[in-house]
Amino acid sequence: MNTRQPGRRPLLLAALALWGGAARAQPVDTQPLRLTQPLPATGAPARPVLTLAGPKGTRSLSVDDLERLPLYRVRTSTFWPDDDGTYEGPLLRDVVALVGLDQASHLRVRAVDGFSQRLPREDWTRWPVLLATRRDSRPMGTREKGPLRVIYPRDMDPQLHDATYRLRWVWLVNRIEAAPGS
Ligand SMILES: Nc1nc2c(c(=O)[nH]1)N[C@H]1C(S)=C(S)[C@@H](COP(=O)(O)O)O[C@H]1N2
Ligand SMILES: [Mo]
Repeated sequence: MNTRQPGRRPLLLAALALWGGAARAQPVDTQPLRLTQPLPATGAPARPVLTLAGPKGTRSLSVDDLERLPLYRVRTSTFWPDDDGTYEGPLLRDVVALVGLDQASHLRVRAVDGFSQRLPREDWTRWPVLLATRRDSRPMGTREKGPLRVIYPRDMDPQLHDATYRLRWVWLVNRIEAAPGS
């Protein structure tokens, strides 16, 4: 009789649980992927959530308006463990191009809570930064830092791990305009 045999099963189960946990850990995409299927309809009222002010004028846009642009999805790490995950939305560069802001040297990205940051042109031209409208394909409420949130493809470039970029992950975004250059 092998008296050690009964002890093996819990060990095996523990090993399997550990392995399963590792397998469930959030994978990341190096960069956003273009969505080829439409996202499920939001069913949200078409209220304006974003004001864009640029050389081609001022526009008020709803989430549905923004989602008429090409949409991307990225699974990314963030600076906040609870926020690591999957986000969808248009590219910031496509959003700002709607009013000619793609030529601006800097953007001022403003949020409902009064917070704002200046984003240099390099950021949205060099990296496919999202203006996310969804997390896990679902619209984001204000408690989830929505309805609009800047998402950098953080796992694409070690530079994006620098604390400089932490401030630029503006959430609760409601207005984007040109900012003076340095
Ligand atoms: N809307 C909004 N976005 C924001 C902020 C904020 O206060 N409001 N804080 C910014 C700053 S200064 C940093 S450092 C991080 C906040 O990270 P923390 O919540 O871990 O401090 O998000 C950025 N995005
Ligand atoms: Mo901060």
